[in-house]
Amino acid sequence: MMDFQQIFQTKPDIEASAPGRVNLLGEHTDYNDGFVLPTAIPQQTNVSIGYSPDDHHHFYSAELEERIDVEPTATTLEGFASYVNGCIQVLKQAGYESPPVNVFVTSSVPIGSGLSSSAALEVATLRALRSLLKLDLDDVQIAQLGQQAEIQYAGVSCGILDQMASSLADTEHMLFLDTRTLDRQILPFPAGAEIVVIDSGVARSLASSGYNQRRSECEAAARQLGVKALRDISDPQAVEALPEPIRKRARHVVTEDNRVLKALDGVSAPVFGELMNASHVSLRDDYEVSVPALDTLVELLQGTPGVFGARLTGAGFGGACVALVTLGEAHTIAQTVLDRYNAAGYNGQILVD
Ligand code: GAF
Repeated sequence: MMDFQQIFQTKPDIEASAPGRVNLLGEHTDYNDGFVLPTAIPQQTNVSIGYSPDDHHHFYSAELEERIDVEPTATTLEGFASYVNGCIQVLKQAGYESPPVNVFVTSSVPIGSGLSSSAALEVATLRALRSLLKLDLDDVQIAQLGQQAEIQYAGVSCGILDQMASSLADTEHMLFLDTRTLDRQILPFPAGAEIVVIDSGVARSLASSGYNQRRSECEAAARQLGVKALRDISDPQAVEALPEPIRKRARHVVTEDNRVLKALDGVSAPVFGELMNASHVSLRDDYEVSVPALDTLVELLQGTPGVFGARLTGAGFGGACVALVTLGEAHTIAQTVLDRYNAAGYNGQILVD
């Protein structure tokens, strides 16, 4: 694999990194001003930056072996370059104009598994630019700028979950976040438990169109219920008067918010696991973002001794599943489940164990 010096014939000035994340509870709640509970994963994205010798930005992705040279005014780029350039552009909007730079990206965060490779890239790029340009930005502002880069320059109307998790979470704790107020708490995992993440091997088809459609359905439900956002409904019964499909969508969001709040009470691993199982049912039946491969993988996880609970994680439509398992057994459980899953004709992969 090439390095910065081989690509740009000079050494970088600054390096920074940021992790991917896995969301344990609180799916599709962030754009409804609700609650989320992610943790960081060990896989990281690293960004090295140096000043460009000319009047263009130069971006290189080691994994994709792709180089893009762009004018500083470029706005519509594709792929990894759209995130890197998006970060440069949103900093400019915030009054921090970057001189032309060389940017080298390398990452172990899997792409398309629902583990926020894009947020990791945004946060790592913004951290590197913060150091290079000595910007007075805190970690919450970095997350907010990353979200803006994604919305404005990658075309995904995402919430703040992924960027806040990448910017503020670590792998040893859960990060509880109120996405409206950005109040947060760093919490321990349930006692005696650790996590497993397995990729289904099924790419997230329809992810952006389905995602944007779910988001508008939630907005329609909130309008019909006369609230600013679905977070403002605490009684699941309140949504039952809505017409389908927005009734089901709103039901998922309201029950999912309640599940996150229940998990805050320092619940035991078995209770946390039940909340995860209920979250999967809700995502499958009410939010309709699961696919057969994810349901199969979740059922295999749930049926394995030592597993407290399991669910799809991230936006859905493909990607990965997360499980809470007995401490010390993650590796064995992950391998057992993966073998059974792949024997059913899939091509899964263990991502965290
Ligand atoms: C994607 C989005 F980017 C997040 O903001 C969040 O909505 C998530 O899907 C679903 O919970 O990762």
